[in-house]
Amino acid sequence: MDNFATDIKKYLEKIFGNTIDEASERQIYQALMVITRDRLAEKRFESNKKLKESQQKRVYYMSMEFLVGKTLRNNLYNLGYEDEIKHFLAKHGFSLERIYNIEPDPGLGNGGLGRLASCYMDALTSNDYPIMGFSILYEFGIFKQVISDGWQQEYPDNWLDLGRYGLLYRNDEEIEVKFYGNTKEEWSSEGLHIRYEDYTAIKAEPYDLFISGYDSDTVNVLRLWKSKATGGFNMKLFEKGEYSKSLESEAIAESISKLLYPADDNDNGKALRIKQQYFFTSASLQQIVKNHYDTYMTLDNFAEKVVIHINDTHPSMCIPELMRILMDEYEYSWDKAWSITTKTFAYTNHTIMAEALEKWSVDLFQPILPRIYTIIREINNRFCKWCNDIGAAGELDEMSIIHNNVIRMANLCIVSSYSVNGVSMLHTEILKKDTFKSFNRIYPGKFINVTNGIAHRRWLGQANPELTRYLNKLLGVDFIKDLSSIDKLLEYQDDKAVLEDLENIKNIKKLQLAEYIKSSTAIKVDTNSIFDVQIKRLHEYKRQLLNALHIIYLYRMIKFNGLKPYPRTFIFSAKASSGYVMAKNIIKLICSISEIIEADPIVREYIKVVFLEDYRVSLAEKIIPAANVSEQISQAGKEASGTGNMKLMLNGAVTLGTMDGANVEIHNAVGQDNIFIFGLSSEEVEELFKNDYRAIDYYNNNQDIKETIDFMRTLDNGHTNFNYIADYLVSTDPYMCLADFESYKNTQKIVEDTYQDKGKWNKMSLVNIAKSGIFSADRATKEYVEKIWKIEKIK
Ligand code: 26V
Repeated sequence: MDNFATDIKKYLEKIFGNTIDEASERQIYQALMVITRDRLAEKRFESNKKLKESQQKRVYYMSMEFLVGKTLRNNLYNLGYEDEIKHFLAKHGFSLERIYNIEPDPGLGNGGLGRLASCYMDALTSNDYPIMGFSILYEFGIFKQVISDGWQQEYPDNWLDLGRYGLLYRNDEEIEVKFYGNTKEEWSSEGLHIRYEDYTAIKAEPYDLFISGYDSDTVNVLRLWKSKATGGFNMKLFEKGEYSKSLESEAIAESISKLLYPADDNDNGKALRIKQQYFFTSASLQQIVKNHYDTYMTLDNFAEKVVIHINDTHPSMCIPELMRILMDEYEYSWDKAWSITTKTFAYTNHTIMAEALEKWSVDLFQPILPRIYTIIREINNRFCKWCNDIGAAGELDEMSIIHNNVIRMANLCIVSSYSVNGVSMLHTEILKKDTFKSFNRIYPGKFINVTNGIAHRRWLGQANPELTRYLNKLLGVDFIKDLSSIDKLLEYQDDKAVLEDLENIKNIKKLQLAEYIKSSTAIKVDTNSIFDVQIKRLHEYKRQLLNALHIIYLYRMIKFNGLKPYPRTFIFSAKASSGYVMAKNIIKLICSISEIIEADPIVREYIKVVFLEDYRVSLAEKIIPAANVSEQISQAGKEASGTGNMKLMLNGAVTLGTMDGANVEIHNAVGQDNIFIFGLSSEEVEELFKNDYRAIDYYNNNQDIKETIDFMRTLDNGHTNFNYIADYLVSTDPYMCLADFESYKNTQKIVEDTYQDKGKWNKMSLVNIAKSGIFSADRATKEYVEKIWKIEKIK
């Protein structure tokens, strides 16, 4: 640590010509980022040496998204330097907290899927498992959301400006990726040879982000590829004075890694998305195969030493890419290549929403990736033939990889992987019984469940140091090392003093959040009110609209019927896909309700609505520790798992939710008395859907629903109204907000009544914290290790 202080001083002198007392916060920030990165690089060298010597099996985790969150606090915390650096900086008049704030959130993901990938990298590293992540170095991460007059506006997120100091550029490991052109088959005495001609080559430059572990010797790497033109700009054109033309090819090449697709629902068949996927999977696969070959001088043992994990279908081109490399570059036969490939890949499915299951039209796909296309076609032909042989031809409409000139990537993954998993018990059951029923029949045992988990060291240890310190002292167990030991807290469920202490800590966190709310929205919230939180992407199936409907109902009851509920603050935060009109209208609705309440001197004494803009990892870290109620109200059967539900529970919020995703397992863990469950079950949803759900009947037969929707139509200020949403609710209401309204409303009343019994509420909150052990990413990744990957710790 002494060295660390010296290093900071040296860096400041060398780079800025400053002493520490002359330095700016920005300079200190840069010094800390670079020195931390270099420390991790040194540590990485040691752990890598052991890994090379042991020649053990490794996992490569492929994901188009990693929502890493701020890195500096995480790294200093993990390395155990945080306190000392804080003191050292304080001595020179700097606040470490303010320095942390300078770091941008690397927003290289949309939501749950990307954050999960990062939680797993953290957990595996803390537990000394050899894992390497691969993704894209998006120049612009998820957009910055600004709410202007209630409407979402998107601004570019130039995170590399200040974020780049954590990255290490590895130009010694550049790789070329080829697009377009055409392939020629050449037969010779040695067999078939594929010649690829007239292609366009793009350079992939690797940038490494080091992943630190808590109290561990291991440092793993997340490799991010940046696209570049192979030859830079065209000199000849440049000399002729055609400057813009000369830069054109460079611009096209660089557009591949320019930005993260800010959508998590559909990709509208975008060619750029195909290019992004192939760009990073090809670069990664070439790298992995080369490393393996350099070590073993053969690829025969590839599947024994390598597992490639596919995080949703986005990296599924890894599969034909490995086939291509084995056959076209290392001269393996189809059968041998296929045998290796099908022992190498494991696939996680994260959604059953039809629009998010990726499909590519052959007409779009084939010209961009001609060779990859022929390989997929051949996999499909052989698969269809095999189905014929085993008597499953009748199910090919559901199972074939290419169907009606469309490539179904999930089917490619299922056929080619040795393991397919869902992310919660319910989700996996739905995959097996419904979405992929026929596959489950022909591949018995291939589908398994691994319920998601979260990095509790970030979501409790760092986000809620007050609670962490308290529990540490109280329990005397190291639950930061092993979250399952937090169940010792159950012993205190009837201890009044402990329950009060927990309440006091919650209040501290509510006070901190209230200050943030005040500074970012100018709304003053009452910290004695119930903090009721719904934070997640804005999606119709997640039903922020059901929450909003209930608030409108309360508003009317307070204003016109003299209702005096216990005060509540409804907190929302959510980004909407930029082209998702309904989602943006729902944000506008929530913001309008917020405004109307603020303007009403009576209603605002009871309820407040706050929409916090720009939801991101660092904002979640502020909101979650302050929540009393965790809204997990998706239509049953639609939320694959949810992970925010776990983070909120871990911080003592009580779930108000449907029997969906991991809520089911939270319910099992805490028991009926410590959760508020409402609404239709997934079977009931299916049943109602089959029987032609008629939203209008709920409108006609339920006075509260009718009045709420009619009132919504009166929120018309001349230039905005919500008829669009009202019409949608009474006509289609595909996620059945109206069918669940009555049950939701009644359960909300129970929430309110229960909260007023402080002893009871605090006990519920305690039980939630105590039972959160199973939702640790340590548990989840251990299941991946044991059930799927079969890897050992680095020794
Ligand atoms: C889908 C698509 C579709 C094409 C356009 C780009 C794009 C980007 C991301 C996605 C992913 C959608 C799937 C997803 O995010 N699933 C979420 O995964 C979480 C982690 O397993 C889980 O907790 C959530 O319930 C699930 O919605």
